Amino acid sequence: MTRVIHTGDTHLGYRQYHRPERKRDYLDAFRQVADDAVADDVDAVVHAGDLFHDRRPTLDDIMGALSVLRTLDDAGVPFLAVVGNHEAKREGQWLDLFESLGLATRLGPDPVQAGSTAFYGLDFVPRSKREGFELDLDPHDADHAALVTHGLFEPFDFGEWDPREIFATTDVEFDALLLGDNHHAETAQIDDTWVTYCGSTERTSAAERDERGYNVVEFDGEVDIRRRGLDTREFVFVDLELGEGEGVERVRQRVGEYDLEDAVVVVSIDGEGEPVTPAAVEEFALDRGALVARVTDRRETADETEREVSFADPDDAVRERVRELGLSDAARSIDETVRASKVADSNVDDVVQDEVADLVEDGDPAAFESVDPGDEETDGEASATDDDGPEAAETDGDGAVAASAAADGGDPADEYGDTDTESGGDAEAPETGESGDEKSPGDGDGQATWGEFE
Ligand SMILES: [Mn+2]
Repeated sequence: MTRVIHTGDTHLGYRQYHRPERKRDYLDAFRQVADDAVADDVDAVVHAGDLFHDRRPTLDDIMGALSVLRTLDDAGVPFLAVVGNHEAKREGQWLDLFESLGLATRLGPDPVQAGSTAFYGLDFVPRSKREGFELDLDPHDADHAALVTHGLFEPFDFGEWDPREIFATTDVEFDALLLGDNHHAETAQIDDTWVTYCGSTERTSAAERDERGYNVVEFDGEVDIRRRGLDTREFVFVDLELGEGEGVERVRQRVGEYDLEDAVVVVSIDGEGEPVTPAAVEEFALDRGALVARVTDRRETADETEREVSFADPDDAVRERVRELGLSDAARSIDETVRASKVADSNVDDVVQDEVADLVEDGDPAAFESVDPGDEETDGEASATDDDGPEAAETDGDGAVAASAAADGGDPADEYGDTDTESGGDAEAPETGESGDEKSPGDGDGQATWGEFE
């Protein structure tokens, strides 16, 4: 018999909405998980990646993580984990530091037994490394086996990798696949294997409306997966459909019906009615004690969408435009990282810096020379992020959630949140993906091959 807490997507260090209170919230949620694990005396806490929001957490974030891990260690509860796309560093990982201190175990191809179950781990695998991917696992002699990994898997929304492709490469039969990356908790069955996302422990985006929590997974002949909720920061979602003649007064009235004390208030306005200044509503909420207020007037968004999207495929239009810029190899690699590669927004600065440093080290000035956009490009597909290891994270569950928000017509709280589905988007900085207002050096028409970055 084995009973573990399956958690993940903790995102320690995320200063959502630029508020220090929010940063504390992520640590609080992690602490709650650990306290529950100790109180329940589970066999292990299994973490499916993205303990940190960023691959460069501050000393405070690391100290916070250490103190929670120490709580588990003092109680004799092992912390078994893999590396997610948000926190992945180029070589050594934060998890290795914790392991060296005896506070964590980094799961991998060697089974780690807790109770009667063998746990294996697979760090986030970038899309460029999935073709021909094979698990090379050591056998186990436990009653059960589980694989812990981070990424977007089928059969769930935004799934882009079929777990069966992974299962087929090993003789180990898994009772469960314990997943992180998609922040939406969900469970399904593939053949004889249970596949489950534990969900994030605090909202990293206003698209994450459901209660936050984690999984309690029991292996005892059968696998039993239950959800347990966490006490997280109050989010007040107000979705308004204004009627004709209604305006800011009506919005204030509806928002005023809620207890806003210390809450993140997310207002979305749709329908008819008069124009509403977001600032007026936000001020109203803050006056009533809200920690943060965000208002989105979807009526404006709807108008703009109709007006501005006049080409068949926006991605094609952007590719065409970027090609016309005649960017150097270095600039193209940066563009790929910023706009296309799905490196988590919080890591874009870092990854770009590394890429440029590498190019400078290589000492090839040609990499920085503009090209004639009319020239046929033949070497362009070798983008710098293709062989970069885990930090070239190509996908991200946050982005997936954002995509669902976008499908709903945009998410009100995403001004600093998950609106950028291309780059995984839960960084605090506003989006950086636009290049459309750059000056174009010419009007070449050669179709650049580098454009096929997906
Ligand atoms: Mn995540």
